[in-house]
Amino acid sequence: MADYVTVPDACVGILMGSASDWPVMEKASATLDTLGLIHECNVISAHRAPARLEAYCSTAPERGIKVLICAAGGAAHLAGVAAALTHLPVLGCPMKAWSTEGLDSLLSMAQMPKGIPVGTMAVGGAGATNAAIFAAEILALSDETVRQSVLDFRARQSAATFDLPGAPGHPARES
Ligand code: RP5
Repeated sequence: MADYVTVPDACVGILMGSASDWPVMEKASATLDTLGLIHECNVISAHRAPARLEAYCSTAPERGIKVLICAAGGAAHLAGVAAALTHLPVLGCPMKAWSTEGLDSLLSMAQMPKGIPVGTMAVGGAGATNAAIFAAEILALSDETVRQSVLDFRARQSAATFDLPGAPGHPARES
């Protein structure tokens, strides 16, 4: 048995360098759920489990995975190594780790050498959510159902309105 979790019909794979990344990356998973995209989530560190990462990435395309989302912090090599191991598009989510507020992770993912790109998102939760949306937008190019999900998501986002209790013209604050 492989030492990672696979999900039947998954088209997106989320990888994390550590289980400590999950509280942030849950946002990516939840957004993929909202968009109706079946996905699988695993902790596979590029540093601590390189052979497992190689096994996961080399079998991902034949299992139907079309986009990888990779989250890591610090010397964040996971996205870059995954991108080196597969032709699938890789989206990188820099995590705030133990220093520099995530700048170390951001640069580790964004400053890839030419030839092996990583589509790098913002640090933290915004990047995790956007990685899921971006994955859907890639898949939408060749899947009408996903395209409609993305359009519906954007329409709901645009239609959202916000009460500012106490602000001029808004509802009064509840006493
Ligand atoms: C990275 O180091 C992980 O992706 C995580 O963001 C950070 C801290 O990992 P742990 O020490 O919590 O396992 O490899």
